[in-house]
Amino acid sequence: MFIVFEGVEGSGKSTQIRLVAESLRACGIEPVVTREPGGTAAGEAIRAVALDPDLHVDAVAELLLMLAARSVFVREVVRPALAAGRVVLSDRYELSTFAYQGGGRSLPMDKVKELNAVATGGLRPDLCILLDVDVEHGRARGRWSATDRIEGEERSFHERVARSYRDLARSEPDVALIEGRGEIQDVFAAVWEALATSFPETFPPRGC
Ligand code: T5A
Repeated sequence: MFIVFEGVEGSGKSTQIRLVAESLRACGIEPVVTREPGGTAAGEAIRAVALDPDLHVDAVAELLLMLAARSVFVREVVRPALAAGRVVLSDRYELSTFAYQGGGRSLPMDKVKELNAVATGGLRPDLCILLDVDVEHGRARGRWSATDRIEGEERSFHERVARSYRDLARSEPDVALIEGRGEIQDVFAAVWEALATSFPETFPPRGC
């Protein structure tokens, strides 16, 4: 099973992945916890280039870097894990590309999706948990750093990303839009409920 967590910067993806992973372990399931761009040696090297604030990377180059990392990620991490029957929890996947490169950078969405499908070979998540947090709220959580080129983009860029995510929640299949602004444990309860509604055998409604 392939579960992806998405949202703007500081939306709480890593926090919720950690809580879901802990609850799965309590049920005797050891998930594969991974992230994009990254998750492989090549992917982490590509991430370092893509997010380096000292490098000039234009929008198309940025898209192709994300997709290069994704191609390796799908073939080396996700497909083998799914073939072994594992639960994969990923911090970001293709919705990030649609929201950041399609929405934020205003690249043509149909081309972005076409190229993404080449990178993924058509592998879609079983469920995407989209944590809905507005840009200022995510920013106020204080992890925004000058060491990440994309995080350091102007506010209007991040507003376009946030708008694009909300549009994608309506247009893409298998996306659960979760209010991300509450207390961490309340957000987690909503995340678990969404997972339990779709896959009650793996994510028991009352936990383990
Ligand atoms: N990118 C990526 C693209 O442009 N295209 C692509 O195709 C892909 C795959 C990756 C960058 O690459 C871009 C997008 C990004 O700019 P990243 O590491 O995913 O970077 O970056 P972030 O999303 O910025 O990661 P963060 O770690 O900042 O955000 P998270 O994981 O969403 O948030 P988290 O859980 O670390 O929480 C942030 C802080 O808030 C607190 C946490 O304790 C933490 O301190 N927090 C809460 N506080 C109060 N209430 C809650 N409910 C909270 N939840 C978390």
